[in-house]
This record gives sequence, C-alpha cells and structure tokens, in this order.
Amino acid sequence: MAASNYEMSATDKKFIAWHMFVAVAALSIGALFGPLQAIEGVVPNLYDFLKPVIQSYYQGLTLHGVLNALIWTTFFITGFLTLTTIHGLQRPLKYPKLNYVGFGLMVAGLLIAAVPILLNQASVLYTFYPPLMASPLFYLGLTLVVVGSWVEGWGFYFTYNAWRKENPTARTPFVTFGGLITMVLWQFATIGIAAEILTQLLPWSLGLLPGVDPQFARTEFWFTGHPLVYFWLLPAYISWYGFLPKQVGGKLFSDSLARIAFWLFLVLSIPLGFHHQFVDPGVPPLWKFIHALLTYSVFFPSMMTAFTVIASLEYGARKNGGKGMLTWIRALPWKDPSVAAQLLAGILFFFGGIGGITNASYNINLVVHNTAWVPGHFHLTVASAVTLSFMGISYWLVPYLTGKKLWKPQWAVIQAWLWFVGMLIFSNGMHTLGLLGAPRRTPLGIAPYIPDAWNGRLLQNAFGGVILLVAAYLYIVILAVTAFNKNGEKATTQIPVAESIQDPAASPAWLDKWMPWLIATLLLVVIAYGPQLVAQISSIQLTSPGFPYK
Ligand code: HEM
Ligand SMILES: [Cu+2]
Repeated sequence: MAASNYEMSATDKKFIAWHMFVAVAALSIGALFGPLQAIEGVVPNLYDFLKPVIQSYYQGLTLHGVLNALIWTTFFITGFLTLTTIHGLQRPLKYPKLNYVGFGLMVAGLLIAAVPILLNQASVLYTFYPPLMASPLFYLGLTLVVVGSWVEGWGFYFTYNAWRKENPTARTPFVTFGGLITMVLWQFATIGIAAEILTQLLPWSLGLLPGVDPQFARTEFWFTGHPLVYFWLLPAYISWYGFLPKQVGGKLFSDSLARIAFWLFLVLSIPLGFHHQFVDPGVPPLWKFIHALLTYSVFFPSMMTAFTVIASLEYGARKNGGKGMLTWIRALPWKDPSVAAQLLAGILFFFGGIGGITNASYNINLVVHNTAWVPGHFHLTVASAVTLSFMGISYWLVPYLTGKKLWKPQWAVIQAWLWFVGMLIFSNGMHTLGLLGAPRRTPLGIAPYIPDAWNGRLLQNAFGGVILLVAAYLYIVILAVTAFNKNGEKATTQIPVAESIQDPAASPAWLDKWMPWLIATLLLVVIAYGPQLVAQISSIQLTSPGFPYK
C-alpha cells in the first residue's frame, strides 16, 4: 500500500515525539504510586515515610489516577492520532500552528493542575466527585487539557477536509477514519465534564456558588466517564486492526467489519453512563435498566473486533507456516516486542471484557461496587489492553520518530511479559479481594482490623505490583535510551500499515459518510439521557458546601 512509503517531515515527527515525551514522563511518576498502593496493604504506615513529599495515601492516589489514566493516555492518544491523520492521508497538517496551540494548551493545563495536586490542595482523586473540593487551579488545569485536545482535534478535521477536497471519491484510509471517530467521540463525550466543571465545580471552588448538586455532578461526570474508556481503547483498536496485522505478516481480515465496529462504538458508547450510578439514589431504576441494556449492546462491536482481529492474526500466522486449530498462535512473531506486547494486551483484555459484563449487570454490580474488584478490572483494560498496547506501539513509533533502532529489543520482549505476568498476579489478587469484600480507595495497611482471608491476597497484590513497577521502568528506560542515546544505530523503520484482504474501495459508501452516524449518535444520547437531564436539572439543588481534602 502506498501509504507506507509516505515520509513525514522532521517537524511533524518532532511534534508527535513531544506528545510521547509528556505522556511517558507522566507515566514515570504516575506508575510509582501504583506499587506503593499495592505494597501499602502489607507494609503498614508506609506513607509516613513519604512525608513531607507526599502527605497522604489520597494525594498519591490522585497523582496515580490523574497522571496515568488522564495524562499518559490523552497525550499519547493525541500524538498517535496526529500520526494516523498525517500518515493515513499522506499529507501534512492543514494548519500546523492550530495543532501547536492545542498542544500548548494541554501542556499549560497539565502544569496548572499539577501545582495544587503537588501541594495537597487537590487530593480529590481522578474522578473529583463533589462535595470533595479542590483548588480552582485543578479544575482550570483539567479544562485546559481537554480544550487543548479539542483544538488538536479541530486541526485534524481541517486536514481531513483539505484531503477530501483533493480526493472527493476515495475511501478514507482506515487508520485515519478510526482516528477521526476517536476524536469525535472524545469531543462529544467531554461535553459532560466541561459542563460539570464550568457550571458547578469551578465557580463553586472560586466561591461564586454557595454549593453544588453532587448527584447531578456525578451524572455529568459519567456522561464523559464511560465513553472515556472508549477514547482510551479505540486507539489500541486502530493499532490492532490497522497496524498489527501487517506486523505479523498478514492483512486486515475485513475493512468493512472494522469500519462498522468503529461506527457502533461511536453510536453506543455515550448513552451508558448510568451503569456507573447503579447505587445512586437520584437515578430512577428504569433509566438504570435502559443504560444496562445499552451497555450489553456494546458487546456486539466488541465481539466483531475480537473476531476480525483474531482472523487477521490467524491469516498472518498461517502464511508464516502456522498450522493446527490453535497452534498457529506459535507462528506469530512473538520475538518482535511490539507484537508480543499487543498480543499479551489482547489476552489480558479478554479477562477485562468478561469482568466488564459482570460490572454492567445490576445485581452483581451490587456485590462488586466500590470494592477492590473494580480497580482489578480496569487494570486489565486501561492499564493493560490500552497501556500495554501503547507500549507495544511505542516500540516501532519511537524508532520511527527518532530514526534510531530500538535499544535492546530482547529486553523489550521481557518487559511485555513482565507486565503480563505482573498484571495476572495483581489483578487476580484485586478481583478476589473485592469478592471478599475489601473496599477500594482505602489504605488497608492502617486499618486496625482486617479479615484473615484478605492477608494472602494483599501479599499477592504487593508481589504483582513490584513486578509491574519493574516492567514500567524497563519500558521507560528502553524508550529513553533509544531516544536520547547519541550513538544509537540508525533505523529505517516504516509505519506498518496493514492492507485489507477485502479491497477497501469495495466497502460500502455509507460506511464513509459521517452525517447519518453523527445524527444517530446524537439521537440516542437525547433518548437515553434527555429525560433524566431535564428531570435532574429542573430539580437541581445547589446546596452542598465543599469539603476541601486536608
Ligand atoms: C505500575 C503498575 C500499577 C500498579 C501496581 C497499580 C496499582 C493500583 C492500585 C493498588 C490501585 C487501587 C488503589 C485504591 O483503590 O485504593 C490503583 C488505582 C488506580 N490505577 Fe493503578 N496501578 C498501576 C498502573 C496503572 C496504570 C498504567 C493506569 C492507567 C493507565 C492505572 C490507573 C489507575 C486508576 C485510574 C486507579 C483508580 C484511582 C482512584 O480510585 O481514584 N494504574 N492502581
Ligand atoms: Cu462504563
């Protein structure tokens, strides 16, 4: 495919590399706290040793959630989508300065939010539920990060329009198509927290509003919070559908199936937020039921993805001589760290997906809600399917951007396996602890009494956590040495864009039309959220004062 031969300008590469730099820097701090949280369960009073740098478990947990789940992901993704836009369309950005401004806003927002977090004036966790109140700088900073990412997204749309004018009949290349849907999803979804922050939290923390309505604020938050997980996942899917098949010597099994799945994710991922509010008394049961049903509907594009990606992998493996019903898996290029990381991410995601259906089921949710099960679940999704895939992507992306060969690729393979094994141990411990009733967001190490049954699992978590710490830092060191080593070997890495077995031009034209899908997305949101938004806004009670965390 011609797309593989397009060479990006050095400026474009540098711009993407800056996104990566901030993302990995955030991870390098955020990932420090995960293992601390895991070890805390077996080393009582651990956090006393961290004073005066870190005042409390909750300050650390805020850093962990914000830096990993919000910053590492958003910066990596905007950088990656810049690549899928430029490389897919084979043209530079239409208004590069606009994208630079977007990136600048994101960095400024990150710095502004970092100040109160580091000063222990925003230890409100990454969900910042009121009535916990943070310094206004925290809300302002987060808003700027989001607005900056929107601006970068507008830059992608202008670029796409320019390409469309030059290529009125061509199908949008798949990786660009997937990238644009991811951005549209994000812009639509983040309206929820934008409204929450701008109309409630920010004026309230500035003293302009006497109180907030915590119930309605949570509804606004989860309007964004659920689709947020698809903002994280879709870039990994772009890689699994659009790059990974090429890396294993195969082709994308079906371009049309891949596109349908992306459209369904756009349409179905927003109107589900109440599945995070099953225990919120202010949301009527009927709406919880409707959102639960809609949540199950996301199972379909998920299964289409599993089928198409596995079929693409099998096609590649059989071309490499793979045989047997399952033994073809061995014929995949497991020695390539980028491939190994993404395959292992996919395997962990299988378990994450099963847990997700459990969470979505109302009566079982009541058992696991707010227990250690929940972080056990999302470390398989955002911290594995997504993070380990992004790690895998970096193993070709950083050589491509810097023109230098990956340092110690064998170590990178070990890194992926360490993450995989560490995560199996850790997440199994967390899930089980949750079923035994252990709460999440609780420093169990300082609890005066815990049931005996928890002890073994806490030890298991600590053990998994330490392995994960080694894996995280191995990743960071491999990337840093690759990028900054002056004597690194030159690389001629090309972007591994996969061809489709089915000619993309043969995929139906309606799969490349935006309007019907955007309208469907909007309509479904209006149906699934409209009546509750009207009800909650008309009965809004801005009565809760703030409780600043000390
Ligand atoms: C380096 C390995 C990691 C370890 C050992 C680890 C460990 C933990 C533990 C034990 C918790 C639960 C804390 C509690 O509920 O009190 C937690 C929470 C969390 N982790 Fe991790 N984690 C790691 C990496 C990551 C990554 C890479 C991400 C995301 C990309 C992530 C995202 C989160 C989030 C969003 C929370 C919830 C924070 C909250 O409840 O406010 N973690 N982590
Ligand atoms: Cu959700």
